[in-house]
Amino acid sequence: MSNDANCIFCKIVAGQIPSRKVYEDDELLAFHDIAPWAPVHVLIIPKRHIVSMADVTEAEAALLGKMMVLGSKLMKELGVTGGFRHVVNTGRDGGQEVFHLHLHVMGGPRPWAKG
Ligand code: DGP
Repeated sequence: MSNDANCIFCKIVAGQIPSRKVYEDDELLAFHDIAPWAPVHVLIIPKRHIVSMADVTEAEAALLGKMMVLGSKLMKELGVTGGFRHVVNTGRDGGQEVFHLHLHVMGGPRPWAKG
């Protein structure tokens, strides 16, 4: 399923790097961000190595929708009641640092921001 031996998120999928998992199924994995920007900050990733939002096609539309819906569900499960943000950084100029597609879902009492 994971297919890039040099990718840190593929290593997390493979269990080679530990993570604080909050959800897993055949297609997706969700875990707490190691450097949170918000009181609750999870990353949702496809288990399959997709580099970024610049690489998706119609074939990934259902998967992307599933990621978005899961983000909302996880915020509720993690006790976030006041609202949250879904963020995807794409490419160098989009602020992407890990080149395995991931959805940031962030919530909790404000103020907070990427910093
Ligand atoms: P981005 O800038 O969108 O590529 O964000 C990458 C995020 O990934 C950043 O918020 C920190 C997080 N991150 C990087 N390495 C690890 C790791 O090994 N474990 C976890 N849990 N998160 C990581």
